[in-house]
Order: sequence, then structure tokens, then C-alpha cells
Amino acid sequence: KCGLPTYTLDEVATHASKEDGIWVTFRQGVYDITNFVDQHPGGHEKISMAAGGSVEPFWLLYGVHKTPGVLAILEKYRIGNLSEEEASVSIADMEDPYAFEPRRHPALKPSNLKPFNAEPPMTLLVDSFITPSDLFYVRNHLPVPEVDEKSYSLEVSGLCVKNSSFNLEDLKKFPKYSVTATIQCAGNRRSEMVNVKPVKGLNWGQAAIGNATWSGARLIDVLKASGFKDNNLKVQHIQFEGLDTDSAHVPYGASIPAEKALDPRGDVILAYEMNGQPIPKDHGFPVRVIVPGIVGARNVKWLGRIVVSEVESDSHWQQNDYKGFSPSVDWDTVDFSKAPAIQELPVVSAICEPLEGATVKLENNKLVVRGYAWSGGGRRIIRVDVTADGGKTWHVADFTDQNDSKVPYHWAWTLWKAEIPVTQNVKKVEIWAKAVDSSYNVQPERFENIWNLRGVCGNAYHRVNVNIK
Ligand code: HEM
Ligand code: MTE
Ligand code: MO
Repeated sequence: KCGLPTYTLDEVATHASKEDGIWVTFRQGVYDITNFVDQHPGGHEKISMAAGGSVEPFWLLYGVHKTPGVLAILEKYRIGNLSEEEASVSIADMEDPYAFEPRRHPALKPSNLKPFNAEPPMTLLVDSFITPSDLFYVRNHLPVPEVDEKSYSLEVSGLCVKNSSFNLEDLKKFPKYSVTATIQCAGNRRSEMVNVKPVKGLNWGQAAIGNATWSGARLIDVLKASGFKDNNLKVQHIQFEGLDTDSAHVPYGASIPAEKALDPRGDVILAYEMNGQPIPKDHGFPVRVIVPGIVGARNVKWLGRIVVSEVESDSHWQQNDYKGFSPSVDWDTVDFSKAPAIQELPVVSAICEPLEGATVKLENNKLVVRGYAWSGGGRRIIRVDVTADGGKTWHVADFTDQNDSKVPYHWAWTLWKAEIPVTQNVKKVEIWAKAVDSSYNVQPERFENIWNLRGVCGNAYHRVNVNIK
């Protein structure tokens, strides 16, 4: 449309009410739709949300607009154009499936932006037993789905259940359970494994882990409400599907073994709260499954469907990712069908303070070291050993935070502190930490012998080099 005036996005933004006129943009066009608003088939409230800006992000949601008919209506109201430069910004938004990503706290350090993946600063982790939700690491494989809590519905289907669906209100009617559980990505500490040999995967430090209180309905209660009776041995796996999908509309998916899902003490919950608040968008709003003691990847966010099954999820992330291999297996020889999917994670610990490369002051000739330790499967941390002289002397750390030791399962991490005497005149030390869990599993000494091509389950001793002031 040549001959029409050119407007800036700022000028369009000043026309956002009946009095000033209602203008919107679409691609390069500027439209005065003041007289159309009341005729809009979708209602005047909806269309008014776009007043002063682009209709494109709304039309991504409401696909009915992607027709020549709608464009013909719009064209009748055209009053001008955007400059090519400004228009290209809005076209990019239209095609960007990441246009609806939530705002993130700047303290989260991204290892990737689209999809968003980020971890908080290490020292923050040990300052609080409960990790604040806004500072909890984020691991997304796909764009964050836009889910309307009013129309949200969780579908249940498969073996031994009748097809059922539950909206958020339905889920809130079940007894509400709270569980404090640590979630860790299988790729946590990958950046250390990479020093042995490169791997494929995001370069996580040691903070792709966090501990939160999750509240919601128990999975078993929701299955029972769907008619489930636990007497059919064919039931082997419970599959979960997210509402986040790839460009071919395939959702994120995972599954867990039935024995974990159905264990009355297994604490698997369909959480709608994280730390007492509705689950934030990045962490699965409005509902995610929490599978305590199990690798992060199976804690499916934006939960849309549960399938009771004889078989595991056929999702890429269950079948062809999140599996471990021998250090000598490479991408030419790997056969993903030969390794089981990771479920319970191995015992791990990390030093959060001091940080690698730091210059530290001794307190009474002692070096203060703090960190976290955790093990999968609900195994309790029974000891953390710390050394600053290459293992000649080991110092047993004090636990500063650990849940009640009498409960059968320990889903939450243990925070610890050690004070290590350091001989005078020593200028540099390397600190090592290793944890022991209630099965007496202990961390392996080096990454060399646990290296694997996907860089998962990196749990060798954590080593940190510091300078003494
Ligand atoms: C429906 C036009 C902006 C939300 C429709 C329909 C038309 C239309 C022709 C009927 C489509 C059909 O049933 O086949 C327009 C025009 C717009 C505009 C010309 C821009 C100037 C918006 C915006 C929103 C919106 C900004 C949301 C914020 C809806 C909804 C429906 C609808 C929710 C009903 C969809 C349904 O029945 O499933 N619009 N629209 N529209 N529109 Fe818009
Ligand atoms: N669920 C869905 N639907 N989509 C995802 O990309 N990522 C998984 C898991 N659940 C993922 C998901 C992985 S690999 C991890 S480690 C955890 O979510 C991360 O949870 P967080 O982002 O809340 O820390
Ligand atoms: Mo993960």
C-alpha cells in the first residue's frame, strides 16, 4: 500500500482507546479499527487487548484469524505503514515460537536462550535449604507453552483406567500433599566432565539442581478416581506428556516405572504449587508431576496427559536421550536401545563455597567450605568427607540442613559445612568433597572413568582450587 503515511510503533501505541482511536499493526500495515471493535466476532474485550500494538501474537493463539477473509476485513481499515525496519521486528515475533517466554530473574545465568536453560549462582544454593522459585534452575527443551488455567485439563487414559479428565479445580479437591524434594538435571556438572573429552549437551555448572516444596494431589489418588485398581501386573509404566510441543506438534514426554508411581510412600504428586505459590510458568504452570528421587527429566512440566501402560514412553527423551554408556562408546557405536533410561540418580555433592579460583581468608587457621549433597531414590546422605591435602586427611562435614532422619525416604538435599585446618604459609589448596549415601554408595574419584557421550550422571569428587590470603 504505497501512498499511505508511515507511522512509528510509538505513534501507534498512543492510539489505544476509543477516545484516541484504536490502532493496531499487522506485518507492515497500520490499521485504525475503532469502528470495527464492536463488530468483532470474538468480542470487543479480546480485540481491545491488541490496541496500540500488533495483533500478531494474539493471532498465534487464535488461529481462526489465519484466513484471507480476516485479512480482507483488516485491509479495509488500513491507514498507513510501519517503516520496514520496525515492521521486521514484529514479523520476527510472529514467527518466533518463543514469543511468549516468561520474564526471568537476571541472576539466572543462561546456558541457552531458546529454549531457555539457566542456573543460579552457586553460593546462593547453600544459603537456603529451600531454593526460591525465581532462582531455581530452568531446563526447557521447547518453548514454554501458554496454558490458560481456566481451560486447563489433564487427561488420563490407558490400561485399567477409564478415560478421564480433570481440570485444576478437580485436582485441588483431592487431599493436598506437600513434599520437599530436590530436582536435579542429569546433565548437572557436565562442564567438569567436558574437561576429559567433549560431550553433546548444555554446559551446566554445579547448579542445575534445586530443592523446593511442591504441593498437589497424589498421582495414585487421581488414578484411583479414574477407576484404577492396582491388581493388573500388565501395568509397568506410567507415561507423562507435556503441553509443550515441537514444530511437528510432538509433545515432551517421559515415563516412570509403575513400582515408583504406585508406591504409597513414593510421594509422586501432581503439583500445582511450588514453595506455596502457583507453579511459575518456567517450572510447569499450572501442573507438573513431581517424582521425588528420580532424574529431573521425568518430572514432566505443563502436564497434559497421563497414560497407564505396559511400555515406557516412546518419547525421544525417554528412548534416545538421558541414558548412560561406557566411556569407550562414541557416537558411531552408541545404541540407545541397549541402555536403560535413567531413573534414580547416583549420589552427588558439590562445593558451593568457596568458588573455583577464589582468594579466601582463613578463620582461625581454618578454611570454611560449604556445599550440598544428595542421592537419588530417597537415599539419605550419611556423610560428606572433605579434604584439602589430596586425601591425606579427610574431614567429616557437619550437616547444616537435613530433613528428619527417621522418615523412610530422603527426597531433599543435605547442606553441609566443613572447617579444614590449613597449615600456615600454604598459598594454594585444592579442596575435594565426596558424599556417602545410606546404601554406602560413594562418589567416584575422577570423571575420566565415568565419562559418557551425553555427559550425564557426572558425580565424581568435586574439586575446587583456591588461593589462601
Ligand atoms: C474471531 C477478526 C483481532 C480474538 C474473529 C473472527 C473474525 C475476527 C472475522 C471470526 C472468525 C471465524 O469465526 O471464522 C478480527 C480482526 C482483528 C481481530 C479483523 C484485528 C483487527 C483479534 C484479537 C484477538 C481476537 C487482537 C485476541 C486478543 C478472537 C477470538 C475469536 C475471534 C477469541 C473467536 C474465535 C472462536 O470463535 O473460536 N476475529 N479479529 N481477535 N477473534 Fe478476532
Ligand atoms: N517437562 C516438559 N514438559 N518439558 C521439558 O522440557 N524438562 C525436563 C523436566 N520436565 C522438561 C520437563 C528436564 S530435562 C528437567 S532437568 C526438569 O524438567 C527441569 O525442571 P525445572 O526447569 O523446573 O528446573
Ligand atoms: Mo534435565
